[in-house]
Amino acid sequence: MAIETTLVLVKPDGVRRALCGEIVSRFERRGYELRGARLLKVSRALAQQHYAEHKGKPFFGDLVSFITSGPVLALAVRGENAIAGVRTMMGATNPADSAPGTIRGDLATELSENIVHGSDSKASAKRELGLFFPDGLV
Ligand code: RTP
Ligand code: MG
Repeated sequence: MAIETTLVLVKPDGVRRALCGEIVSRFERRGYELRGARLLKVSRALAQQHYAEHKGKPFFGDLVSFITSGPVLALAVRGENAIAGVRTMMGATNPADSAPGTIRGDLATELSENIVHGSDSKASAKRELGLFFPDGLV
């Protein structure tokens, strides 16, 4: 077990649907601590860096267009095993497969608009926190 900090994004669909409070509340109620929060419009350059692992895939263009389509809420979320714990709370990538009780399973229906992002490994968390919180405060 380890105390970890992970990057969560409430994606543009979540912000548009006024779900930021609901999503922050779920993480806080679980016992995780908010270490950073920023509402920002993601530039194309930042989107391409953030999703670099998907470059070349057929959905990459749509993914960049979507994540830059409106403000996102970037959160640094800290707690015991937070990287895997946040991913479990988010549910499967495709909301069609997400279990009830998870964020996507309760609040989303479409793969392309699945409300939240969470870092998928320690290396991803370090890299993504650096992109969204470049002053290093988290
Ligand atoms: P995220 O990075 O956004 O937290 O989502 P994830 O780890 O659960 O899923 P990932 O494989 O990293 O995919 C990133 C986002 O790309 C969209 N996607 N579309 N059309 C497709 O086959 C496809 N596959 C993935 C999803 O919106 C996913 O969240
Ligand atoms: Mg991912």
